[in-house]
Amino acid sequence: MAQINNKELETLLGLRPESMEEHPFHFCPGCGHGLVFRLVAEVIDELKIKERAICVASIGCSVNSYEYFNFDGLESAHGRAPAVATAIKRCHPHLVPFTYQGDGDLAAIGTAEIVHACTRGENITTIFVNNAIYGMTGGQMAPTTLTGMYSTSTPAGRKPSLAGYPIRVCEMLSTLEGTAYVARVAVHSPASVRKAKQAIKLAFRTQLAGLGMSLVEVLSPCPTNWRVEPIKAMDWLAENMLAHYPLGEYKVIEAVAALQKEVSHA
Ligand SMILES: Cc1ncc(C[n+]2csc(CCOP(=O)(O)OP(=O)(O)O)c2C)c(N)n1
Ligand code: SF4
Repeated sequence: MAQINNKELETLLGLRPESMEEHPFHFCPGCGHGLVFRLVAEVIDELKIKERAICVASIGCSVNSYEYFNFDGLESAHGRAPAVATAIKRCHPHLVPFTYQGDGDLAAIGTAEIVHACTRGENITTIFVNNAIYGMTGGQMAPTTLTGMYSTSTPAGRKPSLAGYPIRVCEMLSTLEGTAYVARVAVHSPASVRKAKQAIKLAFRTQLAGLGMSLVEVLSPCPTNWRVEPIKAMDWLAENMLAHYPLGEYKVIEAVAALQKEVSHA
């Protein structure tokens, strides 16, 4: 019978991944960031890239990712994470930089950076957490805030005549030639969390295979600013976000599809 060591046992039992520090999350109860951090850490462990991974953190509730990830990381200015990750990858191609960005960070102040990183086909990975609001600063409208949705800066609900329509990042970026893998997932149910992990893993494998830009958008609850109880926030996400932000893979180039097949046959 095959022997396993303690670390492998911890992994099997679903305990803390090696890529996570033993540090309590500061997030509000029911926040999706904790789930996404955990999935990223599990993927880094499984791909055995802990010594090469670098998290380029953005500004937002996920800003202190360095407290939780047990591998290298750095802060970028608001919205500029794709430019920082580009520099790391170009100077040190053996490293595995990824950006972890909220929707305010990526789709508002950082729109130019992500669009140009995608159009250049940078060989980096972006984890884009869309909670349809500016979480950290108190719930103002983000570009992703749904039509009619309450926010502190749209107290009567977002009106397109005044504030435009919610931006669909995956649909937009998948049209750019430099993107290799673009997918939208969610973390509102056990099944969706499992799928989210598969997508995150494929995004990192895309980078490891040198295939170009990979981006996974994760629909994620912000119960505090949605003003919904934590458990109800999961239903709120399903009832309100999925219609405007359909889940699925928006771009899978052939070489990535080949990687995907290897996984499903494994
Ligand atoms: C140049 C600059 N402008 C504005 C801010 C204020 N600010 C900090 S975080 C943030 C929005 C964060 O929202 P999001 O990216 O959606 O992340 P979340 O907190 O929801 O995870 C803003 C506007 C800032 N820190 N720097
Ligand atoms: S404000 Fe929202 S995004 Fe920020 S920690 Fe709380 S629930 Fe999470």
